[in-house]
Amino acid sequence: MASSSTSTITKIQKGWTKPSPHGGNSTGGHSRLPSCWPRSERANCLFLVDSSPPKRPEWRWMVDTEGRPGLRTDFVLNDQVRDYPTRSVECTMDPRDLDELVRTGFLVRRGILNPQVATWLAGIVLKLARSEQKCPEAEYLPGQSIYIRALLDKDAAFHRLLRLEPALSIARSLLGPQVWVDLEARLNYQGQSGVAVPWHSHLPVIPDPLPPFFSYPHQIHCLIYLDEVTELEGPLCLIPGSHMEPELRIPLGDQNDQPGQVKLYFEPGDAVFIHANLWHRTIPSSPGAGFRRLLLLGYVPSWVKADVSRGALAERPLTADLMRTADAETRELLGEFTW
Ligand SMILES: O=C(O)CCC(=O)C(=O)O
Ligand SMILES: [Fe+2]
Repeated sequence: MASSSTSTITKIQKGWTKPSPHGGNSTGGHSRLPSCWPRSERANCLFLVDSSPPKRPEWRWMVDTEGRPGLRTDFVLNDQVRDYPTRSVECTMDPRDLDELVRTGFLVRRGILNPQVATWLAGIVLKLARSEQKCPEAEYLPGQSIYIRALLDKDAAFHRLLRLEPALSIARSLLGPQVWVDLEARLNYQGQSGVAVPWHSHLPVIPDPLPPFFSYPHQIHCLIYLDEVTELEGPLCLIPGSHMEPELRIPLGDQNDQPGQVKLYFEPGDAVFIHANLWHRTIPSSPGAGFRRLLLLGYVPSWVKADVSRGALAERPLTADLMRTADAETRELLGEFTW
């Protein structure tokens, strides 16, 4: 999912709802943007608008039968056609951990899969890698690493991850109750040194100045590690809080240490949730490295897609032809989006 190797999660037009709003008074040239928006965005807002921000959901504390804290959010959708339905999301996480994910942009969750399941899925990822590395269009660096996209289409074993908890309810609590799921994998081959993903974030689409109706690109990506990740394989390295710092500009390919960076090591089945715009990289592998396989489970707000999936289809969609010959701007207007 590094920007150098485009992700299908990120290929769809992405958007988010505004983050948790606290309004605040209109002062100076600023609109009433939520105070949790990145500083530079509030400062650079183009227009003075009085758009009252939506309410932050009320997280209701729950306790399970063993007294562990969780939360429940009752979302009433403003969907007239469906008679304003309530979608309740129950999440077994301590709300303080979710607050931390919102604030720092990451949250580690050990043992989200049991190790046997992780090893089983790792085998399937390797099998797919071996079959795809022969394809000319594969995102394969020979002998080093490969990205495998659209896993839900390629092996039914992955369907069990559609409702993986607490991942799904974390995503729904933070993004809203309607999300869709994309699943990809990345594999580093064993015994290779110097294999790394440089600093990147997944949704580099934030304009400066920030237009008042900009859909901030909120997504939650859950990285599930299927192998042990030690110093040899190269830990994941991230910059806490950087998901809300669009002014942070790290040059393409940079692998230098950054102030405040945090390194994370994993056992098979461990996961880290990241906000899709958190800056992260991997530390280069060393000669004794084992396989380093992970799944990237992407949660995207459901409305963020180009296709409305209804109505009579054209017999022969003209836009397909147009796409082949049109200039870049026309292709963007027809829904093409890559980075
Ligand atoms: O390999 C990792 O630990 C992270 C990979 C990553 O950031 C990506 O593929 O976008
Ligand atoms: Fe990434």
